[in-house]
Amino acid sequence: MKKVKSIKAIKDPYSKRILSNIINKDPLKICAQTPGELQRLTRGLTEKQLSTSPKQGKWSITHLVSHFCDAEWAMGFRIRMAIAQPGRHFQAYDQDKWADHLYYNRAKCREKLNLFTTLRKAHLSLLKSLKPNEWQRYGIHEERGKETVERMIHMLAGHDVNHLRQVDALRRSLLKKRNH
Ligand code: NI
Repeated sequence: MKKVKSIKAIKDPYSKRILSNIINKDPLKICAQTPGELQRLTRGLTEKQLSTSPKQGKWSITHLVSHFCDAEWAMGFRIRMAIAQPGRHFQAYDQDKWADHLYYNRAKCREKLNLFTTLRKAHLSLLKSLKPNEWQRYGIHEERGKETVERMIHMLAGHDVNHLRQVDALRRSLLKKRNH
């Protein structure tokens, strides 16, 4: 699959921001490394620490890991649709409503991480089996327009980088607190 070399031609602001995280990077490699990165970033923290929000209304590490998990369900569905039934329309979803109504506040971080790891592995093995032309199959995202399987993986990798950064920042602040 191709790397993202530039984001100049990208019109959608969200796509632009997400893809800026993976310029000249290998998206599949990032996708493969993310479960291990989350494993490392949650090591040594208790479930209580993991579910501590930095501020009222802000996401905790458990919220973020739950979001990784649900984003993987959503993207996994879109990728399958694009491969098997190209040209279909994809709905966007509201991540804050999912967080509230799917009870991220009651989630167990490590259970979510195990599920995410399994889903991600399944998606990567599906992608390995694709023929080169199948990467160009696509669906129509209701906000972002036409998206090929290749672009969906770019977005997935960029989304990983974005939220890993947040998990990393939360980990640092939790460890700082513990040392005082
Ligand atoms: Ni997100």
